[in-house]
This record gives sequence, structure tokens and C-alpha cells, in this order.
Amino acid sequence: MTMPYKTLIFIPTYNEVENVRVIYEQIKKLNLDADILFCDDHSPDGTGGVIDEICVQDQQVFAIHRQGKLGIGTAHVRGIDWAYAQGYQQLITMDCDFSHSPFYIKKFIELAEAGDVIIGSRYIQEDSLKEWNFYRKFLTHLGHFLTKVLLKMPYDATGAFRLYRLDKIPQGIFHLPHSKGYSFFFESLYILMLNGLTIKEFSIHLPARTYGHSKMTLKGAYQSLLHLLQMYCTTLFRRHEFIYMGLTSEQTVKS
Ligand SMILES: Nc1nc2c(ncn2[C@@H]2O[C@H](COP(=O)(O)OP(=O)(O)O)[C@@H](O)[C@H]2O)c(=O)[nH]1
Ligand SMILES: [Mg+2]
Repeated sequence: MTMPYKTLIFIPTYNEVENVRVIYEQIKKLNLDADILFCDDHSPDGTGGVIDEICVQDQQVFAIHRQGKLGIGTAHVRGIDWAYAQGYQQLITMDCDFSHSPFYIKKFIELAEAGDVIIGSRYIQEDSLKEWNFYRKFLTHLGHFLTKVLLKMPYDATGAFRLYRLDKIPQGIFHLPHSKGYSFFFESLYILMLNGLTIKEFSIHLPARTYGHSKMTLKGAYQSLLHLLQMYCTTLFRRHEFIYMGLTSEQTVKS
């Protein structure tokens, strides 16, 4: 597939040894002219070693290894910064567990002109989450409800399956979120929305992960909820904290 923009696919990993090679192989089968970056947090199951083997075989695959589990949010910021530093124009971010099917990557690329941020959404179709258990569905729908009501975001704001047009988004915007964990997704999207970037969605089906288990803990969900409430208070009293002030005169973020 010909790509009008220099493209990177970013995948954070923590204990994904059963998934990482298979996801790499499935992405390669798409025949895209895109590079892949993994960010592994010293996974005890040896995921980092498998990633290094892939990097040796394939010059289009890169790895960041961090000292320990520093959180999914900081992993995304690290990947985003790396993408800007290497001059990528668009970045697709996804999980390693096949809940984000590589099948949709082409769809993201086709829609790249439609917005500055493209989101694979679980809420457009009724049965997008039909394989998930009750507890997980409940948490996911609660997150969606609260981000819709409190932050007035009509999007799937808690998922990581996104395309960012880095050529249209100032890098500094991604340094405004404070979240280290899962709340990074709604915090970053809120900041992007408030700063006038265009957000478009398309419907995805999200199967439950095939191998391994979710790293989202009850503590993580609780921390995200607290963060959301904190953000809600900030929107009421100190909204300017979400506004990006670093634009040069040539940059034109719509307001
Ligand atoms: N580097 C890194 N990756 C993480 C961390 N936590 C989760 N991940 C990865 O982020 C993706 C989403 O995590 P997952 O456990 O599937 O969360 P869920 O989809 O919300 O259940 C997966 O690819 C995980 O391996 C972390 O602290 N650091
Ligand atoms: Mg997952």
C-alpha cells in the first residue's frame, strides 16, 4: 500500500510474549510502507528479548526499553516523542493483545485526511464489545459515560487505537497531560479537542484479548476516575491549563 505520509505504528508492551511476534507478523502481512516501534518496560516474561530478535531481522522495527513498569501513559508519550524526533508525519497507536485488530490499520490510513486525530471507536456499533465480560464492559461504559458527561467529549476517549497526524499537531500538546497511566488517553484527547484539533471516529469491533491478561487493575481504574474528577474541577476553574501556549506564528491550530 502506498503511503502519502511517513508512518509509524507504536505498540507499548508489558508481558506480551505470546502476542508480540504474532502481532508483528500480522502487521507485516498488510504490506504497508510503515515502521513499527515497540516500547517495552522490562517485561518479566521476556517480551523485550523477542522484540530485539525482531529488530535484528527487520530494519523497519525499533525498540525502546525502559527500566521497569512506568505506565502505559508515559510509554505513549515516549513513543510519540520518538516519532516526532524521527520525522514521522503520522502515528498509529495500538495495544499488543489483538483487541486492536491489525486489520483496521488500513482503515486508519484511508481516513488520515479526515481529521488530525482518528479514533477507532467501540461505541458506534451496539455490539462492538460483545465478547467482553460484564465487569470489563461495565468499566468501559462507565468511562465512556463519565468522559461524555463531565468532559463533554462525544468520542471513545479511553481507548488507545488512534491515528495522530503529527504533521498537524504541535508536539508540545502531548506534554500537557499529567497522566502516567490509562487516564492519559482521555486527558490527551481532551487537550487535543480543546485546542481545536479535528477528531474523527470510525467503528471498530473489539474482541477480548486472546493471550495473556489485562494490565488494567482496579487500582488503575480508580486512579483514572480520580484523575477524571480532578480534570473536571480544572475545566471549571483553571481551564487555561489545558490550552497549549507554545505555538509559533507559522503554526495554525484552529481555535
Ligand atoms: N510499556 C508499557 N506497556 C504497557 C503498560 N501497561 C500496559 N501496557 C501495554 O499496553 C497495552 C494495553 O494494555 P492492556 O493490558 O491490554 O490494557 P486493556 O486493553 O485496557 O486491558 C498492551 O499492549 C500492554 O502490554 C506499561 O506500564 N508499560
Ligand atoms: Mg488490551
